[in-house]
Amino acid sequence: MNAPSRRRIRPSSPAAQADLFAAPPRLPEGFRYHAEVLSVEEEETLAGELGALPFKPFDFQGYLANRQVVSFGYRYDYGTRAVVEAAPFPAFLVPLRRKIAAVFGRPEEAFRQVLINEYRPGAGIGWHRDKAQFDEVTAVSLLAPCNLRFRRKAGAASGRQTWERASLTVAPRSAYLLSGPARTIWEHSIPALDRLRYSITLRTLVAKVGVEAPSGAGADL
Ligand SMILES: O=C(O)CCC(=O)C(=O)O
Repeated sequence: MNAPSRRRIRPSSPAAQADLFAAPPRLPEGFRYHAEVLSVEEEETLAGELGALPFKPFDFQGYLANRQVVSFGYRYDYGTRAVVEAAPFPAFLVPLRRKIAAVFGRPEEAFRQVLINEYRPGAGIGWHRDKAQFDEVTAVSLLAPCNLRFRRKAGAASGRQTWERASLTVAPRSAYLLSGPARTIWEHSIPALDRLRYSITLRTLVAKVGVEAPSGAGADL
């Protein structure tokens, strides 16, 4: 019989121990996620409809991003910092709104704004919270997965801001909801994608939002 090997067991580093025993970061309170809310056929049909929409580069006070957007119902105008009316929802979005509202147990008419994001390869979205004029936000994902990241301030250490973070992979054909702290406290972002992804984001408006007449110029949210 061979002598038992005397392999040395190295004490693991504190970092390795942390990795071993750490619970996966908890997702923000108020975040809900549903996989496969669309069939593959529904996804293809929607993507075909989206391909014909008049997307424009997201324009933040003259800075044009890679991400392209189009809004219906209402849009946020960065020039006047107000929500303004936009073209009515196209007919093909109405059944989708009904479905997503049912998935999250919300009345469909509450979702009065839609912003569609087109992320070509290389496009993402930076850290942000949605404008205060909007309340709950849902997003339906098409064609490609993405890494949806969350962060919120967790204090300061050695004079530097520290963050609590969480993230998940959002799959195509899924939908998520941002409500409560996930909507109002946590910021979210998506790093640059390597293939085309669309998100159809539906928003409710806060009760007392002032809606201004359309100004013509101005950027979408
Ligand atoms: O594409 C997504 O899922 C996120 C979109 C988003 O954060 C936004 O439209 O403000």
